[in-house]
Amino acid sequence: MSRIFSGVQPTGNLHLGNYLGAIRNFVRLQDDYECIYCAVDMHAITVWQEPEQLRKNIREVAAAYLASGVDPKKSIIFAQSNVHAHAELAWIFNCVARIGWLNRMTQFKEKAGKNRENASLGLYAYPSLMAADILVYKATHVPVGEDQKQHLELTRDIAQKFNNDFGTELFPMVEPLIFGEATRVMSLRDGTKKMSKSDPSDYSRITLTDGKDEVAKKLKKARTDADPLPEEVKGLEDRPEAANLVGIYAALADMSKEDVLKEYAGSQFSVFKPALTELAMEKFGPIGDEMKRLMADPGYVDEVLKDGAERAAAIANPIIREVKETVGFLVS
Ligand code: AQP
Repeated sequence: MSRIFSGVQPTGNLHLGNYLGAIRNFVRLQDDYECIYCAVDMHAITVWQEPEQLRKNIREVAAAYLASGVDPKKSIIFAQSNVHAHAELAWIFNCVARIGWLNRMTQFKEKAGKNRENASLGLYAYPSLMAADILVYKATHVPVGEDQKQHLELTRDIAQKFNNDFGTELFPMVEPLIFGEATRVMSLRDGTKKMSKSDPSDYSRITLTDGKDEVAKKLKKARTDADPLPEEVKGLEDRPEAANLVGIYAALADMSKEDVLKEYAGSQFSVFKPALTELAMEKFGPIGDEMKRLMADPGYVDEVLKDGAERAAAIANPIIREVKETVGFLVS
């Protein structure tokens, strides 16, 4: 059975993009793959995190997985920092990856912004840790949103260079799994920017724990144009905000954008937005409620994370040992 690895950063504000681009697909894959899902807390600290808030956010990611339907008996759910092999392999990969490769990473450029000199070294090396996360399990498939495609290409480059340098076939070539109608959910305030946890505006995103009133308010305020919805998907070109809302509707309803437009062609946003609010609440309202319930009693979540870390380490430890032997370390 092929092995899946994926993760979400515990940086708070889990949103519809995280759900539609990643978490929902995690659930769909667990019958066909051996799945390992992580709260990537070591990635989170590449930018400043308040310690108490970070602890809460790690549990929130686990709660989101559980509430969305990831079964902790079938799949492994754990926190990255609880399995040491991630950090060990990341260091080895720091010595395999080339600075030139990392210089091309657009996410670093976006996140570091103009203040590049002041960004953490960890933020720069982020993709190398991500490669370690995946390859420490020899995972072959990684369900992610579109924004992570470039990092996965780098993972393949690192695996290839390691295999070439050491004359081995130790690491597989990973494949991204990017599917659904919402692989890149955009900000509600600006249809050209991706919906993101770190956007300073709360109105830019719908979070998984938003209640109906908040969702309705955010969608009401969501930027759109004055035209009614078109008859064909082609008519959404150059209308990024309209395209985004139709894409979200399609993903939530498990329909194609074409079918959404068949139903809503000619409708104004004053009709479409309330319909989208209803649909959103129907689909993830129960998830938000369950997350809140789990967060109120973190004992269960902590147990799941502990059990998951033990099971993850049992897979990763023999692999990191094999890597160390290959590199030439003394392994006792
Ligand atoms: N807008 C999005 N549309 C579709 N998928 C998305 N993902 C993130 N944003 C969108 C997917 O969610 C998974 C987890 O993402 P992450 O927590 O590792 O961080 P990120 O990609 O950096 O997400 P954010 O929300 O934009 O966080 P910040 O603001 O902290 O940078 C990934 O599979 C990602 O593709």
